[in-house]
Amino acid sequence: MKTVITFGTFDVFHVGHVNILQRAAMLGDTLIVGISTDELNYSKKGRYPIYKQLDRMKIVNGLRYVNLCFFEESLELKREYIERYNADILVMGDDWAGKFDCMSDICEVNYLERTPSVSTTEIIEVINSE
Ligand code: C2G
Repeated sequence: MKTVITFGTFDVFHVGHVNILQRAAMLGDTLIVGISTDELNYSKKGRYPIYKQLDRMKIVNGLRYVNLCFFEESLELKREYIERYNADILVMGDDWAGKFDCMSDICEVNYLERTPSVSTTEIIEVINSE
């Protein structure tokens, strides 16, 4: 039995998010998702997500192939989260390529290709320009 773990904000949920979660789920038997908290997002991107963390978690948790969600409070805690959930495989989008190779002593690290031409930032820009 293999456990896959992945992380993300999943703000203004879109098809790119579905694609990566679906592909992550296919790599193992159980999929666990760390949802970045509103505060973590603010510290990373200098703005709060459009959707609040509890709503983002509800959306991701509602997907058939997601088994469990938790809040990711800090980027520095990746190792603790991987160990806590006994994850065999860490999946990240390839915008993070190379960034988590240091975890390969405790799990397999897999970067999946991002879905082209869709992003939360772009959706927000389009809405703002209407
Ligand atoms: N993604 C994708 N294709 C897109 C957009 C996003 O495959 N067109 C993937 C990202 O690569 C990421 C996941 O969807 O793996 C979630 O994306 P974000 O919400 O933008 O995640 P991010 O804010 O980068 O948070 O610990 C790491 C962070 O929590 C990752």
